[in-house]
Amino acid sequence: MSNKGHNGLSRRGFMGATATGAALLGGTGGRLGLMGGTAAIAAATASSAAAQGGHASPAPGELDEYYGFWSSGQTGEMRILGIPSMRELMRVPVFNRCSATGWGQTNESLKVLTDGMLPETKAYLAAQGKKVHDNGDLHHVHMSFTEGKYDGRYLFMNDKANTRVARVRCDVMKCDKIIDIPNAKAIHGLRPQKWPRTDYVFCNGEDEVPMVNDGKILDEPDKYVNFYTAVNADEMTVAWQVMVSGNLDNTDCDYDGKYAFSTSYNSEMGMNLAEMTESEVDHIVVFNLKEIEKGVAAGDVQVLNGVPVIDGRKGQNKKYTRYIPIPNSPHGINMAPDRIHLCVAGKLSPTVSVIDVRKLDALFEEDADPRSAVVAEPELGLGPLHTCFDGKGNALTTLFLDSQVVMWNIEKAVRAYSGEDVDPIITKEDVHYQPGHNSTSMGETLEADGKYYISMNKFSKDRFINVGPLKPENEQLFALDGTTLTLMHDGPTFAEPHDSIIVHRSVLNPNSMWERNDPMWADARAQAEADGVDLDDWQESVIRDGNKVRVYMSSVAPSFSLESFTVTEGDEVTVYVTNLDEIDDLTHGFCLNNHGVAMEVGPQATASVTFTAAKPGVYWYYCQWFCHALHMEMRGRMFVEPRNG
Ligand code: RUQ
Ligand code: CUA
Repeated sequence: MSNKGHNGLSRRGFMGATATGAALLGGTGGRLGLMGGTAAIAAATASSAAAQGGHASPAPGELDEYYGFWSSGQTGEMRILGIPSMRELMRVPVFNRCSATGWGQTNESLKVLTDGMLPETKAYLAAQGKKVHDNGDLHHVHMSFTEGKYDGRYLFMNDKANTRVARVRCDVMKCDKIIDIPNAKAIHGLRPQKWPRTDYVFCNGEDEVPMVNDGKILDEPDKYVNFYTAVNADEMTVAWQVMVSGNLDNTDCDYDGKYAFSTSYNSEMGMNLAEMTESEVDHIVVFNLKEIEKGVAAGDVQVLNGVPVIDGRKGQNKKYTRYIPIPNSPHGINMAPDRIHLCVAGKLSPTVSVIDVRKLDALFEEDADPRSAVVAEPELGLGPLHTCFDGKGNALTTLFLDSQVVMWNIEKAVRAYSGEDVDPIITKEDVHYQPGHNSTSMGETLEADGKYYISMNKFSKDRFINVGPLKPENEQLFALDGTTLTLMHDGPTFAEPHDSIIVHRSVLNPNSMWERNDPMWADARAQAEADGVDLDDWQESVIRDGNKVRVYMSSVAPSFSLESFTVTEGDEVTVYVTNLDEIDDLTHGFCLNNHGVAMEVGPQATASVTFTAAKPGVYWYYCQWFCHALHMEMRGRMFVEPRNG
């Protein structure tokens, strides 16, 4: 294996430069320190950085120009990075259990995690003495749109593991809704509607099951179906579903509000690898949104688990769906910001199929040739997985098997397909290694600006010092200029850098402090009111209600308003903490020794946690978020009296 990185940079130079800390000095544009160990390389890099008007590594205190929203795959959280520095800024727990914030334990998070659960999930978890799933597989995070542009309201994301969809509020960067999707299994692809606004979030069910999956039909694959789901993005409820043929993989939609599309592998409906890859051709499914809405309104549905389901299977009513044949096992599907071209990555085929969405109306006419909307199919390299766009007519496609990104021109690909002798490929760049998703700055919006490109690599191989059998994954940031890619950052990430979007920072500006009456803790407010406790005109109180005890306290650095409280062994205790500090960045915590209890309480927030008082004795609680020079002293005691003492 060669130890050469990009542009002839050796890995040794790369690492050496990083170790010098030159990047921190910023005088030569920061980026130089990350990029080059030698003066020659540094000069070349600095000049191209200047040409691009960017630098990779803003100095400490310098702010990034973009937010990166990262899905974390099997970790189940969402992450926020600064771009171009690639500094990880925040982890937002969603489908995972978070020790730092108490997500999955506080009453407020449990409400979010359980409110949208199907009764069958609740029953299944209860039987195991659990309230929530502790894992998730968060593949895709996308922001809400208004007229094809990010509107900074919400981020939506999927959980493939437990068939869920979640929403994060961008004003506070916390998850406020999680719903189970009925009927479907394994929500994989997810994309918000782009036009006129995000009324729907489109979600792919990946795994096929019997239509009514109650154990009466088991190993009869010919009776399996798959479900495409439209979630009402405002209500976070399921609006409708479409039953389809084949496994749904990824999804996207147009900039006109007319069509959504999904790639589908395993059109064979095979149950093992040989069967699943048998035929040379799979398909994408095109969903006719207006016809589906009409069908739902007219009652042309069957209702399954409370959801109106349209039959859009192959060979069924053709006004709802069309199946476009695509070479074997297509994967990524990405709508270009030119509003015209939809790019479908071939995965097992070295091609990307380009569909002109203006031709989709005709596709829904009787006897239309199902391939009539395909306007290009350039051969790009091995293992094309995902495509993103620079807003200048070019597409960038990851080549998983070639470990490369290929930049190509869409218009030239169209001309080549119609017989002209033009080569659409602009450049190919090595990445390290096996890239899956990629993204460009603002690239999935009408404001695609073509400044940055992220390659999310599934393997890091020999890139970093050895940390054992489980290796980190690797992601790389490149500067784009329409014809070249220049590596600006290369660094490891924990499982897994699955997908990302890059959002200009002007799109959002989250609050630094909570509103005192945020709906997140509406239940706590209602309970306090019932207990005669005013969370705004503060009194600390201990309310006894049979074997339930409710403890209300506030926090102002560096103390809790209650130095101690007393409960009885076995009591069900709920502690409510309101953080009265009105200072930016002044988060407190409440952590109770030997009770497995800890939570974050942000400035002006109320948070609560319920637990059972352990055996009699003295237990200290303390603030576990460093908040003050006297943070260590921010503590108090819970006295647990013997029950029959
Ligand atoms: S899709 S394998 Cu993001 Cu490439 Cu989930
Ligand atoms: Cu309050 Cu640490």
